Amino acid sequence: MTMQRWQGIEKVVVVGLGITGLSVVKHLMRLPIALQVKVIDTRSTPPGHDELPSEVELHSGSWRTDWLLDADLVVTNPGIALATPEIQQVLTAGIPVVGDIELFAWHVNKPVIAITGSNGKSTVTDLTGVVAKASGLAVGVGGNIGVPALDLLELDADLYVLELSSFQLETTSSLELVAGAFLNLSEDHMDRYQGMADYRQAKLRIFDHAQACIVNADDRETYPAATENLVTFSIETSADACVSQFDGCEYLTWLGERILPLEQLSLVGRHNVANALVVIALLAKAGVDFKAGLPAMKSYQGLTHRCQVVADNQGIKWVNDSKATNVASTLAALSGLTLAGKLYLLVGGNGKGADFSELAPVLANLNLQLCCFGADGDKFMALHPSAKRFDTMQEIITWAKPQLSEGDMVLLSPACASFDQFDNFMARGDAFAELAKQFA
Ligand code: UMA
Ligand code: ADP
Repeated sequence: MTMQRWQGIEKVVVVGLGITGLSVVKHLMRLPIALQVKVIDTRSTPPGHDELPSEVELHSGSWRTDWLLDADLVVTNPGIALATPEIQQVLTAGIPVVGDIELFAWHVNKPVIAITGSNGKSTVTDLTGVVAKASGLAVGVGGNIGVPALDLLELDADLYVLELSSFQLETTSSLELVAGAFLNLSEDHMDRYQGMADYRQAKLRIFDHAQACIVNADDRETYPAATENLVTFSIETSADACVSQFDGCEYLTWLGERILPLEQLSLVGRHNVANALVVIALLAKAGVDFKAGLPAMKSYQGLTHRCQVVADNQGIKWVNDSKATNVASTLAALSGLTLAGKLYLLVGGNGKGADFSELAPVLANLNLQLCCFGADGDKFMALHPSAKRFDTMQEIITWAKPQLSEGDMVLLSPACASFDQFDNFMARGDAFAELAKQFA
């Protein structure tokens, strides 16, 4: 444990509660030093407030600049942008601002793998954990995937696997990795960043202290400026981890060696081939002998809410891809889709300032009924002649039900965040699955 980091720090203010803020508070209370810990959350009833230890003072509903400017260290929730004026005031006053992942970096003493990118982070993170566990390691899996990284320090793990969002990377500067991966870059979170360059720079921070930098040869935006320690993956060309033909059969390969025939993967979609290649590269560079874990890779079916078939009856498939919260993930769901019938595609929600026009040429080639809902539903209306506007998913299904017939697919792949109508993408996906079940 690197306690030197705490020299001169007595007063810590945690900004933003939620599961991250709570994990930070618990971590601070576990440290063998006396700290005065206070929490600010601008929400009037922040999630987790009832779990806060009684000795920790909470101010909710607005900012407390006096607390902030009196702190020796400010720890922010990833949902708080560094550009927030109150945080800028703290930085101007010379007070350090870090996130939970930076605190994790100060205290972790086992190898760490981390994954970032616009899409596929959770799938790669989860599958890396699954294969590493099946290879015989005790593994702590967390980060943006939903388990706060600091909670993992309580485990007696041999290896940590972290999903890191650009928000988390913004406040992280000393995380040492045995291997880090930047999967891909496409437009997302444009309500938080000034542009793509800004968003990309935040993601590139993953490589600042990485022994192996795993980059996508099919997406040059994932490459850092420095060319040392680069490891490439590709589904289109030759790379360290890539797809190669042997005796007419496609294989996942690592440094030219056959690892698995592609057809043995249960995961569907070409994007998931890329995800599996990254898992192999990460584990190989982390020194994990992953051969014993390959059966687990073969049988891995993916996480819920990602292109998941939630009902299949009367020849009608209902697919929950609620985790598609940006244009690229919706494009991935549509790529290679062939249907006997019509596709009822549900899009909309909180668009995070995105430009959806890239969807139009792909939609043009589909036998499609485009159903637009939620706060930014209007932004999809010009993308296809079939577009019809609804307020909610419930309204869509009520309208569509009498028309559905064998061969059709109802796909929720909304290209938007869910916060306009739901607590999170899981709640949105569950609501969709419930509607599908009612239909059955
Ligand atoms: N908020 C306020 N005032 C505050 C604090 C927060 O308004 O004082 C708002 C923020 O605008 C933010 C929201 O509350 O949008 C998020 O806070 P939260 O309490 O939900 O946060 P946590 O529960 O700690 O969840 C966070 C991550 N949330 C965000 O980055 C927004 C979770 O990622 C992550 O799983 C969790 O930490 C554990 O690491 C979620 C997410 O949407 C799933 N991530 C984005 C994404 O994947 O696209 C980056
Ligand atoms: P993230 O954690 O980055 O949001 P997920 O694994 O949860 O990634 O997947 C989010 C969405 O992106 C889902 O709709 C999924 O089908 C799609 N997806 C997964 N992997 C990729 C990839 N490599 N490229 C593009 N889209 C992907």
